[in-house]
Amino acid sequence: MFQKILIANRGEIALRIQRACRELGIATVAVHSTADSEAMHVRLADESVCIGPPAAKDSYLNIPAILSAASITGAEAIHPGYGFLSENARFAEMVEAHGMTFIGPSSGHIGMMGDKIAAKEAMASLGVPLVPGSDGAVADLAEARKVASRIGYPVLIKAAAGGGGRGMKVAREAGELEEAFQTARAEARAAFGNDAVYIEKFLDRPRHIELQILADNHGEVVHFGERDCSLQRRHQKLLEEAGSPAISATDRARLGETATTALRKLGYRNAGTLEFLYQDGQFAFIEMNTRLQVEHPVTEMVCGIDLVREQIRLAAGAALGYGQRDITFSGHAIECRITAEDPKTFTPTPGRVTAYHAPGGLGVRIDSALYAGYFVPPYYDSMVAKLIVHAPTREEAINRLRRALEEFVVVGIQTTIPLHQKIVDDPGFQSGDYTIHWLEHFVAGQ
Ligand code: MV4
Repeated sequence: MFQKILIANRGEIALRIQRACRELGIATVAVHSTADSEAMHVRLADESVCIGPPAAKDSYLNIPAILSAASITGAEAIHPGYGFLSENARFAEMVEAHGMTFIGPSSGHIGMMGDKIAAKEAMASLGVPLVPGSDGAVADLAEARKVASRIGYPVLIKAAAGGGGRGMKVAREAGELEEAFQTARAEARAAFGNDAVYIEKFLDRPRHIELQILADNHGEVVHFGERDCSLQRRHQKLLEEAGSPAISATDRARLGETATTALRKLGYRNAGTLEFLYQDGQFAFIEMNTRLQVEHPVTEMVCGIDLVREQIRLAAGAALGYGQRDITFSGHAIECRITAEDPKTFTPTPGRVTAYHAPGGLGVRIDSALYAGYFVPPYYDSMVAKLIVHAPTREEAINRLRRALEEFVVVGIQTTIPLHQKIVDDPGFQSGDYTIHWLEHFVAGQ
């Protein structure tokens, strides 16, 4: 096992990783920008290294500074968390080239899944169902027209280097195709320096379902069920659930079997999440994320497993030590992402937190780096806390969530707690019968 790990991240996820390290008896190195000298992830680490000025490109994305910090402190492994360098194949490769372990998949698999066309080709060849669409990249408008008439309108043009909703254009009918195709290409070139695009049938009312998997370095792969991440606004998730209100135990087992078989054949390692669209009882793979995700706690609560501990153990070469039949699902979990934003306009609200009281009690978990007196800096993502509840049934989880949101006190800055309170009280949410469009409509109606 490692003796010392550098955590190349900040905020709640840096703390989350530190907690796993502490329980494993591993020393931690925090890195931080000059804006984060007072941050909780720095205060609680065994050691810390300042790696640059506030702008992320000069600090949390500064590969030479992070590698130097790891060398100087004698860290044997680097955990990238989510965001920042977590899905940077070149960074993973450089960590390994410096004789350290990257806690995550191989750089080859990170690169493969970063290319959405390559990811789909790999999954299709391994028997994972896809949305009907082009066979790989679409070279020109003539080919785009052929694909679109074969699969039928509406279609979606996506950037190979995109993902997470960046660089997508809809063409509802043949007359819209040229404009959508050319715009998608130009935007992809400008945003990613790669103008490769592909086409999919546009699903009009899907749910966003993702499957958590873990793989050891010895060919064993297991899944931890699905999360329903349909409740998002502008591709930012606000609330996630495990399991999905729409997925039966049979569907879960079937999807898990398909996915784990595919990843075993692929030789995948460490943690990963497969994203699917689910509509009319059908799953269609769209992307794979090669990192620990923000919403991993809902899976931890229903499976009773520490996914970060597992990531570290597996990266050190340990065997999973359990099989699929050992993984059981208990109750229901819901996570609210609480951001420092105006709950009506979503304008970021950095500033000083003057008072802070986190909820507690049975089945309540807070993952946050906030404290009374902390100044939320304006330079980074606005998420300041994750409130996770767990209860025997979805109905009880909702009641527990309502209770915990009432207890939560953050004074000095505005947060999205009031918005979450409204969502929890809405019959549409309570019914569990929602699609990826539900939240945008809900917010518009507020
Ligand atoms: C789609 C789609 C409909 N049809 N693909 C957006 C994020 C990216 N991961 C994939 N996305 C979508 N792909 C087809 N063929 C609708 C979306 C989509 C979406 C997906 C998941 C969660 C929220 C979403 C919001 C808008 C659009």
